[in-house]
Amino acid sequence: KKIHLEPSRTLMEFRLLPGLTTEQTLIHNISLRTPMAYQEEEDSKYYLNIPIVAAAMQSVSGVKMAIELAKLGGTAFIYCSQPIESQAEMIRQIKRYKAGFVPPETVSPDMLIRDLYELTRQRGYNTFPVVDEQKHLLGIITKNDYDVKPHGDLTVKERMIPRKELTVGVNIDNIKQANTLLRETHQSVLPIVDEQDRLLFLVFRKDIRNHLDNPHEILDEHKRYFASAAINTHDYMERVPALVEAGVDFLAIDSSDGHSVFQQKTLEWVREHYPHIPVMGGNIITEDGFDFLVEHGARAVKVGMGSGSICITQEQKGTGRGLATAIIKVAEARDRYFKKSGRYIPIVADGGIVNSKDIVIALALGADYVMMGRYFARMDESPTEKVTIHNRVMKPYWGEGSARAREWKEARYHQLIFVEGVEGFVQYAGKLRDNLPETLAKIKAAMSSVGAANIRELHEKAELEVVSALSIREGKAHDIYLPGSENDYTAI
Ligand code: MZP
Repeated sequence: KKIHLEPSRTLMEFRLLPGLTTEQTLIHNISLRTPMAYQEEEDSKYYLNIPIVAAAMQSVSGVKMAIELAKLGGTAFIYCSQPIESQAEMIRQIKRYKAGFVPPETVSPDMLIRDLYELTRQRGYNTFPVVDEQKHLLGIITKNDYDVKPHGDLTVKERMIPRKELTVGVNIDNIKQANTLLRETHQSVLPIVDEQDRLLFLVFRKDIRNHLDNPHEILDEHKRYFASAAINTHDYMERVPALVEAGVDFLAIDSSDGHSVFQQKTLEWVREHYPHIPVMGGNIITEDGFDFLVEHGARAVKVGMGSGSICITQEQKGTGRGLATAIIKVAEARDRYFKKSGRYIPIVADGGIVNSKDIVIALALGADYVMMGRYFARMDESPTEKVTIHNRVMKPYWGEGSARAREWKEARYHQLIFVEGVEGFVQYAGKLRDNLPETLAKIKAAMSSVGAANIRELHEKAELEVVSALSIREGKAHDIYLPGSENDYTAI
């Protein structure tokens, strides 16, 4: 028996002390690039552009989330609490989707303007190609070309852009050249044509930017989005081959307690049969747990137990650890292993990360990236429908250990007779694209204060302090009347 009398800490209990900010650490110079998994040979495919991934949960990570997050530099883990074939189909859909390009066959010239508008709106495009039967480009419609009247009528504001104004054809492989041309010609859309000057694709300015920003899009040689999936320790011998066949790039074993011989067997089996596919092990919260998983082939390790917003594991089983302490301990094990072996195994903080401040603290304590469920469940791209409760727009969110998730008979907790998760609602937040930039800006602002130009420097330079409950109170607005809030403003 071993007893730790020092209490474990949560992320909320820490604050960062500022260091020296320099030109190199101004916000626009800060990089959030971070390794996703250990690779024998450096492979830029296994880097994230942002240190954030979406949890493998039914109410979080479907195809839409995976594609949108890949575009923004992260990845979403397609949940495994579903039949093997449907999970593989999700991976196929992600991989089928060609990064950044809209094939012209998606529209025909016979389509009504109203249908085109609807299609454009649904897909979030600002611009759409109109082609004839031979797929010759007839024109481009943009959202701004139409006015929607309150009674639903559409009126055309401008004529479609005639083809002659869009004669610049570029080689599809040369995205940089396309970007330069877009900039020089002040166009927001560029036709990609074949030798006969027939339209192959249209490239949109925003896609070009994504291509340049996002290694998933420019470095994947087949121009497919990066796809990640969760697996379990029960049916991996059937599930992994189906996912690999579908084109999966990265796997994560999904379990609330990863320190087990079942993970060992799963890791060893995948390493033997698919050595090119990295596997993340977890979740663990101890140094022994980290060493164990890495010894058996984990190329990334997920940290956290009992801290998720929907999680009641700590209450039900009494197991768990404050996420901050778990990160600190596991990061020590990771650094020791790196010194000894030269292999850097990224660690992922998971469960209970609510906002940008939590992300920064998790990274500063040693995490290489974070996984979030609740944060993403609130977005348009999560697989659930919006509901209105007490005049507030919400989205359902439930744990993978909840009764709802376990209706799927092979759920990871199927052998248990009690639940470890709850089912509820989170406030709807809109499009991921409209939320993520603010979160990233805050992370960069914090790194700038610390004087860290990247996450590795943040690990090295961060100085953190445990704060008292009263100083947390002091850190919020206080002693001021804020209309609409219940803040106490009567203190003298
Ligand atoms: P959060 O971001 O919503 O706070 O936490 C998400 C994480 O909680 C997931 O990545 C997973 O590790 C964990 N989780 C998912 N389901 C349960 C459960 O039902 C759970 N207990 O703890």
